[in-house]
Amino acid sequence: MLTFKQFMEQSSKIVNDEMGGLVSSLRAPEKLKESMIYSLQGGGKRIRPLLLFATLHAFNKEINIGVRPACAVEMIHTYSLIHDDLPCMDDDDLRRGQPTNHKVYGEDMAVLAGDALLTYAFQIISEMNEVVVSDAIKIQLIRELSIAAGPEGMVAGQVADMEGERKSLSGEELQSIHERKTGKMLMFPVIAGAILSNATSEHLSHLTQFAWKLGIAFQIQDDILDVIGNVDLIGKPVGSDIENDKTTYVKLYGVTGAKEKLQQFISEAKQHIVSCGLRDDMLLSICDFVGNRNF
Ligand code: GRG
Repeated sequence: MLTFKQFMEQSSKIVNDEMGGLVSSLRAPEKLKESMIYSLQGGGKRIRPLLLFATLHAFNKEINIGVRPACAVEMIHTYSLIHDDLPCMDDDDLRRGQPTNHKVYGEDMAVLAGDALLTYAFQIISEMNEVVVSDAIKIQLIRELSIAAGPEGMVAGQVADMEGERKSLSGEELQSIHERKTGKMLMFPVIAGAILSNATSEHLSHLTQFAWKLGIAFQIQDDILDVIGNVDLIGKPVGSDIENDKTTYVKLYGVTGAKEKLQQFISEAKQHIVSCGLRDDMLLSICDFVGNRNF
């Protein structure tokens, strides 16, 4: 019986090994592969694969059947970070404490590494072993991942985020941006785990709502972490992240209000897991991890 920490480490190792092996064996230009691997192995938390494996665990399924979709969602997440860091977007020099992809490989190669990760993600799902996963399930997974990442999901969220800059947004508007920009890509792994486990519609409904609440909580904690290190002696947030023009949960509700909202979303996410009646240990631990993470 694995502890949550062991489960997390195992999950990261499985996706890191699989993604490394898959990209290394591609018949593609070496520089492109190097650039893809540079960002894939840049030390992310691997929360999306973890959610997929934890959902399979909840249904007592072998986590092996989820390795390809777990790698696919992590590849698309990585592409989004590479493109988000580009000079035409956020223009960041550092990601996870390391130089961003375009700083190392140049803007042209960074765009192409992102493009390659996005398209390869769908290829690796389509090439899953059909003895383990039927073509019908592969199509369902590809469809759900396209919806999460595409013009109704993450890309829409990124556009809404750009358009919302320098505007004062309401709580509902902010939530709508994050639902699409971050939320849907956090919901995909849970939906994928449920699809691979032949979940009932009742299970799927609870799991979808769990993942939605968790996604919002994840973003609130991200906003808190942007300022928590920059709080002055009387608890007032200071620092560059909150001086810019962007609306955040902390700007709308203050650090204390945002923390209360975070705990409310975490508690509601947990209630959906408990209501499911599935094996809940890992999914509940993920809620605690998201609620308490400090990186
Ligand atoms: C370029 C189409 C396109 C989309 C970019 C995800 C995204 C959309 C931008 C990233 C910028 C950002 C800080 C978004 C908030 C969501 C978030 C906290 C993303 C980082 O995800 P983590 O914490 O990253 O899972 P790691 O480094 O752990 O993989």
